Amino acid sequence: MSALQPISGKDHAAGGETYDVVVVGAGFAGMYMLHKLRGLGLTVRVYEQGDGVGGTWYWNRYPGARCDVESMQYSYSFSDELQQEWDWSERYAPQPEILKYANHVADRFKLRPDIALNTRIDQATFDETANTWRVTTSDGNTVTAKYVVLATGCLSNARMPDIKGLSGFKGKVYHTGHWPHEPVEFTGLRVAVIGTGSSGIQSVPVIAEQASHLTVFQRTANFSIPAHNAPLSQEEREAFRAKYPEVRRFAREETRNGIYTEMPDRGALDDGDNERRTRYESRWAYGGLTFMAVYNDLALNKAANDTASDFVREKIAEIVKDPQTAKLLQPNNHPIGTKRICVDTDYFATFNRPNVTLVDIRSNPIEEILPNAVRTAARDYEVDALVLATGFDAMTGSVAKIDIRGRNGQTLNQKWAEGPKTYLGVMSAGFPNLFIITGPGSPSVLSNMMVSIEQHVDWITDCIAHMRDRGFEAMEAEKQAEESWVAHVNEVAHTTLYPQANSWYMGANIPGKPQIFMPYIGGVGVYRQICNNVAAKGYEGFVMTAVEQPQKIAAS
Ligand code: N01
Repeated sequence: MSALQPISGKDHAAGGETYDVVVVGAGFAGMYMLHKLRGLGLTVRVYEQGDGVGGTWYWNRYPGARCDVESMQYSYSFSDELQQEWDWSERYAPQPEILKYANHVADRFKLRPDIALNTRIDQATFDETANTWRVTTSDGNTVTAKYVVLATGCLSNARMPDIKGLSGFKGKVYHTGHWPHEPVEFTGLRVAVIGTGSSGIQSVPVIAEQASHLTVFQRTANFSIPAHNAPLSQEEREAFRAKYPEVRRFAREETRNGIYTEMPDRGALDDGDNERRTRYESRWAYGGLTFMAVYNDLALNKAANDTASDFVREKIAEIVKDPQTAKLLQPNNHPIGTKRICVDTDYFATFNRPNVTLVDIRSNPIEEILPNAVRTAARDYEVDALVLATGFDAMTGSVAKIDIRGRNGQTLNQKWAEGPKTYLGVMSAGFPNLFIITGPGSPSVLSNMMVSIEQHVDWITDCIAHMRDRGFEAMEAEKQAEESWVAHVNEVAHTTLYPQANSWYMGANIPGKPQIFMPYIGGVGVYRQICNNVAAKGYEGFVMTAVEQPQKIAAS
């Protein structure tokens, strides 16, 4: 079979369809990948586990779910018509609106005919003789593809906590990352929320308005910055759209996190106390993730970071009336920003409500769930419903659920047993023609995901076109290039304060998961340049194989 021509049809040997590319997942990454590959004239099949497109925004329907990147920026940039015509209603769009946008994109670019919904990929096995992948789906079919692209998302494998008695709870149990599609009504109920990461922090204020009583079980206090969400006016949208070319360019090329914002020109200790406080106040009043961009050394210098951490702790103490509760809500075991910072609407103020209780399960761990209560070392809390905001097996969890077998039958899980190993986050040696979008070793979760998704999809598309045009059948990361990249990712991470936190970036939230800093912290602008340079040097560090003669492109 040749990759030179689009291929489609029955593969009689395998007993199923044959495609140029199988894409796993129909979130924002999978949809754009499909669009771009179609542009090359290739045959593509996208498999999606859910019964709709939208990925993370399809699953995360919990009360209060919204994006923590402003919507004018958390949106595709590949089509100017699309970004000019879509009206975001608020500064931070709520989940239903983002899902509507995903569906709009699916319709506008006529993506649906190539997406198989309600279909999981269970297995993918590389055939070394044919240089193709045999892919088995949950409905029992096997298809063949030259390439497989994993667009499985970084935070899509919801993690149920291992708490004794959970299965015996008599009320309803919800996970924020796997929320039901039908409306959930908490009115008149005593509700427990376990977990105070972004999902808990967004859902707590909304659930508190409905529940007769809400008990929040907190193991680790988190830093959160007010969103100051508000409707967007037509004038605001138009002003933003007018500057889109520069906003998008700047976000892609000049930033670390893919968010267009004012860039800091100094460190926190370069300013005196008064000036520093004025700057923090101003960013607090503006709200959102860009709080961390007040100074350029908050992620690097502990003393600098302390000034920002102290400022936010003071704000919490100002907002929360009960001093004991305020103290519990003040994060004290990690520098600000080293766990994903949260963006909230009235989170801390919610603890002033008479129907809300905070329980510190760091000092009083949950011992078990009873049929009608949460039992801590100190006492039982009777509840009617449980909300688990306990997070995800991040970055590797969704990939690990697929039985992926590369050269010599090695599974990706075996290869990644001591932590994920990739070259540039897009490929893993020994797994030819298998691409990962926003995989470990790329900026991914440390960035505006839209920026990182578009960069990866564009790069992968160019790479496949390059192979097709030159008659290459297989492409694979070189082991040496991969080892150097893994070392580089690790080295850069350890020049920052990030590894000081027990975060899901480190795999620390999953018992037994290797503790390795997974995303690339060098920033999206730097990373893009590295990827572009690799491509410009003929995909340096990858081995491309033609049918007749192998070509080796050594990493420098
Ligand atoms: O998950 P988390 P999340 N018993 O892992 C606690 C993105 N996101 O779903 O810190 C008791 O951050 C755990 O405690 P600890 C965003 O990137 C984005 O909230 O391990 N508690 C922690 O408090 C975010 O970072 C948006 O001590 C248990 C919480 O549960 C990422 O998704 C919105 C426990 C989990 O926090 C994950 O956020 C939402 C146990 N057994 C999410 N196990 C946007 O706005 C865990 N915890 C775009």
